[in-house]
Order: sequence, then C-alpha cells, then structure tokens
Amino acid sequence: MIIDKAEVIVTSPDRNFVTLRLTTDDGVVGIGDATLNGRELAVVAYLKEHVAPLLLGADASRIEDMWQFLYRGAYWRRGPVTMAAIAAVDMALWDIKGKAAGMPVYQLLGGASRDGLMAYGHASGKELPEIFDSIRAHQEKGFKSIRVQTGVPGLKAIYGIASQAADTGDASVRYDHEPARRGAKPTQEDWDTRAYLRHIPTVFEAVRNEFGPELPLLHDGHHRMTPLQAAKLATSLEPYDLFWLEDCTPAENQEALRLVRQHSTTPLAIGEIFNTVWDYKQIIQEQLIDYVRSAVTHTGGISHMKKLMDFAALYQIKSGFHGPTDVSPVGMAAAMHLGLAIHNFGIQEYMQHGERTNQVFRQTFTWGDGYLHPGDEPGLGVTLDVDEAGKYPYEQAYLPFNRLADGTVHDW
Ligand code: EZ4
Ligand code: CO
Repeated sequence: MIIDKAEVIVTSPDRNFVTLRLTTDDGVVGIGDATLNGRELAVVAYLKEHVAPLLLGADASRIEDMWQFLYRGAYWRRGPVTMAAIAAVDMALWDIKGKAAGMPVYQLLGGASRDGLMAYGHASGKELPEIFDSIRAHQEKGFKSIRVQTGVPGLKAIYGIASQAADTGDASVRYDHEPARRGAKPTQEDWDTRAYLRHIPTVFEAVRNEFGPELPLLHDGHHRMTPLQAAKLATSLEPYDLFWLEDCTPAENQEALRLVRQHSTTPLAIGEIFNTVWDYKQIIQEQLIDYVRSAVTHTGGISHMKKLMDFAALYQIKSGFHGPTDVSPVGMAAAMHLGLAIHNFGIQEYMQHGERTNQVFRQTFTWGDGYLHPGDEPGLGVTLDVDEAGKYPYEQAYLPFNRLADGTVHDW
C-alpha cells in the first residue's frame, strides 16, 4: 500500500472542482475533494508543488500519521488553502482504506448510527408567490427541511436567490453555480441591512401561515450583521421556530455570539468558513452555537472533522455540514459517511449537482423521502471519470460581492 501516483485533476462541468487522485503500488485508487470556491488554483498549486512530491513512496495505510505530517510538518498551519489540500489527501486515504478493507468508509468510522441523513434544500424567490412555489418544488423533490432565502424590496440582486441569478441575462448562469459566475471579475450586488431586517420576519410569517408549524425552516444571514443586528434578527424570527439561523455575524468575531445568545433562543449555525477545531474552540466551549457548518473539504478531511464533532458532542452541538454545489460529489460523499457514523449528526445540506457534474463523478449515494445515504460500495463510493473530466477545462469564476448604497464594500 505504497502511494506511487498523485494526480491533481481540475474539471469544470457545471462549476470548478479540484480532485486529488492517489494510486497505490497494488493498484488501489483513492480520490479526495480540494475545491475552494473562487480560489481553486491556489489549492492546485499547494497540492502539486508542495504535497504530491511528499506523498510518493509513503504508506497509504497511515492516515493519521499523514495528516499530522502535512499539518505539523509544514510549519504554516491552518487556513483554507492548507486545510483543503490536507482534506483531499485525508479523503483519498480513507477511500483507499475502505477499498482495501472491502467496506464503505462509514463502517470504518464505527458503523451507522442512523438509517439515513435528514437533508435540507434551498428554496428562494424574489417575492412570496415565487418563494412558495420554490418550497413546493423542493417538497415534491422529497425535501422535508427547507432553507428559505428572499429578495428584499429595493435591492436588485441578493446572493442565493435563484431567479435573480437568472435575471443577469447570462445564459450560462444556472442556480447550480450558486451563483459563482464565470468571468474575469466578480459580480457586484447591493445590500441594505435595515431593509433586510424589516422584510425578513414578514416572509417567515407568511411561509409559516402557508406551510404550517411542522416544516423545519432554515435561513442563512451570510455574515452580514453586527452583533446587535443579529440579536434583533434572531429575536424577530423566534415566533417562526427556525431550525437554525446561519452565519448571523462575521464568524471570526466569536464573542459576538454571546450577545445574540442573551437575546434569543433561535438556534445558531456557524462555520462554513472555519478550517480547524481551533477556530471553533470558543464558540463550542461557551456553547454559543448549536450546529457546526464546516465542510469536510475545508476542514482537513474526515479525520479532523471527526475530532471536531467529538469535541462538539461534549457540548450537545450537532453537525450541519456544508453541502453547497461547490463541494464536489467526493466531498459530499465524505460528509455523508461521517454524518452516518457520528452520534451527534444534525442535518445535511444538499443542493444537488448538475447533470454534467454527475457524469464526471459517478456516485452511489441514494436520496429519497428526505434522507441521504452514502451507499455500501467500498471506500467513498465515488468514481472520477477522467475522460469525461477532461472535456471541461477550468474557467475562472468568482462568488459575487456587495456594496452599500454609498459604495462601501460590505460583509457577506
Ligand atoms: O456561500 O458555498 O450555506 N451556504 C452558503 C454557500 C456559500 C458558498 C461559498 O463557496 O452560504 O452558498
Ligand atoms: Co451559508
């Protein structure tokens, strides 16, 4: 089980994906996701120039040792580029170990703690009728929990609203891009926090009235509020019994969450831009959040995420792993295996990849009646079709950003 080939494969079927593919001397292939939305090639260079040469000749069975070697041995720790690169190696080694053992990865992590993973989808719309239609369309697809994002009167385009992405007139923009637009420069959107805070409770009131008290509803604030504004939002949404409010403040200011907690019992989810357990130390120990939002892809892989979730378990904090379309099907599979195995699973985000992406990444997971399951193929259960991947070369793409009315760049 010696690694004798390490390839970095970039493909852009519906959006950009970076995949590390390792092959052992006995012919076992393992793959890992290293996709960092809008900064993909930084991870490619990190892997190709600084990691792949270290992998050749190494023992593929020593997953924990490899993790520690890449993390401690580099001297420079943490950060999204480093942790995505380490995540890809870690996933690929778990994939190899599963294939060598003839078992799906979740079995190696202790076996299933549940029958399936409750997943939520993304409903959105500029106005209520469109939002209701979008919720119904997701229910018809089997979703039993739904994130709701809304347009705000007076604002032209808001991130995460599917129809507004389509309104740009760029035919290549589909919601699957979420909406990381292909192009040399990022798209500029507008923002007004007071208008948002006034509007959003009216939307959740209407959605509750239309769909009743049962349906779990989620909302993402995309880091846009100050602590006081976040406390106000969490309080104003309390009557509508959210499953969670996500990223209500910029996540790096951890003590800010104390103020939100003092004012509201709306559950909080944070962490899609965090990379290590150390980023979570304060908000977990002070129990300032309820759900861990990290992606396995951006948090050092299965090995590190398992440690993070075991730490969170001491504080009754559950998983809500990031599952946007910029996490590749390989990263999604890693999240599903881990989520199935840990006791403190909460919910899995599931945005659904496009058809071309599913042709490049052949998958064995199942989806039905609101639940995901990673399947029982040995390893992660995802195969990269290299010929198919080769049809779609990298294209520069960026997440949008926003400015206030006076031109100031705002958090998002
Ligand atoms: O902005 O995946 O909850 N989901 C999100 C996503 C993220 C993108 C970043 O790459 O906030 O839409
Ligand atoms: Co988010």
